Amino acid sequence: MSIPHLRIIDSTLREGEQFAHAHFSTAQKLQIAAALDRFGVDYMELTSPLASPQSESDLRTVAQMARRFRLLTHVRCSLADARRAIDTGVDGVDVLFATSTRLRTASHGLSIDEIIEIGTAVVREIRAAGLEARFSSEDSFRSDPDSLVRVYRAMDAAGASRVGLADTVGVATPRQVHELVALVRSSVACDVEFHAHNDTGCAVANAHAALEAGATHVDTTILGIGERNGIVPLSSLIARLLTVQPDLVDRYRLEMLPELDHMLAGMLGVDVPFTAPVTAPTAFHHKAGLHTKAVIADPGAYEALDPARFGLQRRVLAGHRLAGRHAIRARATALGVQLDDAQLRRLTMEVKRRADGGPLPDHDLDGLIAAWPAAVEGTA
Ligand code: HCA
Ligand code: CU
Repeated sequence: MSIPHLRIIDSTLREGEQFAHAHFSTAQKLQIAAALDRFGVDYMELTSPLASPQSESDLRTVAQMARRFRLLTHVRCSLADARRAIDTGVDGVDVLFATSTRLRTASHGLSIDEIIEIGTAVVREIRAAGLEARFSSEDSFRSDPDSLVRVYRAMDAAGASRVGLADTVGVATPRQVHELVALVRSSVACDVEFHAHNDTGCAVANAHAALEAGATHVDTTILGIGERNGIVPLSSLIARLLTVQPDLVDRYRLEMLPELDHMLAGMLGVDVPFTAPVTAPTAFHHKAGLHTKAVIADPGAYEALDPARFGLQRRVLAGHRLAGRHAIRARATALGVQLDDAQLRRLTMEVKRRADGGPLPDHDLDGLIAAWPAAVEGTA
């Protein structure tokens, strides 16, 4: 199933600011925006100007910077909020209304007809100002699909540039996402955006399912930061798409992903998660003998992605008790040490024996390899 369209809306400076450990200074926001601009994201979404005085001033500052991405801000669906947003110099305004029965009750208490009435006025106001208008329904997957389609059709008719589906609590499955996005896709003419939370670990799979069903825009953040455990990480989305449809992501500077993730981790005072596709420190490390043998012969045997595409290098680990002969020989060759088969076998046994007490640091392994031919001679 091929994906017809992809636009990335990076929300590190909106959803990402809602991460428990995030508090970006103006300088950090500008650094993040400049880096994502170089990477080539299509849009950036920033926190509402109504959130705080500094949020408003930072939004205006980013609006003025030289950039290629289109700038969005994210506000509640009210005329007052939309007018404040329009005035900041952004290219588009993302508005949000809760449509699920649960949130309608716990949050604003309005009926679907009232949501349509307010939404229509807000979308028209934003479009009349010449800006992109996106209308999103919070908690879309726990909303009644018929009501949802009614709301989206009305927003489409009011001139919305995009309607957005949000899996606000991360409960949707890929199959549900595919079905609901396909339904919305066939109900409106405007673009369709998808926003996926990762509470059950399905955010990336759900974003992929949404794109396959015809969503045109996907929300990401660097490292996936956001409320609770966050949303779709930019690096993960790229990894997912690169394996199925590389042409979709060719226009982004993929070699910047490690820099982006490490920059943000540094700002937040956290590590890049060891589970992160592409940018985890061990994402391209190979360890067990069976794996290293095949990877040395053909890297693609155990790699879905080529590390070189991200400016990274694979590592074949040899100083541990699972090491195989091929990994040790590769390390010896790199050090300029020639070993015959018998020498190699005995050296491999020795590495395993020593590494039973714990992995050997590179320096110790290299020292052992370099001294091995002479050591074997000495014992002969
Ligand atoms: C929020 C909720 C939101 C909105 C998503 C969207 C969600 O924190 O305001 O506007 O598409 O997950 O529903 O992030
Ligand atoms: Cu969200």
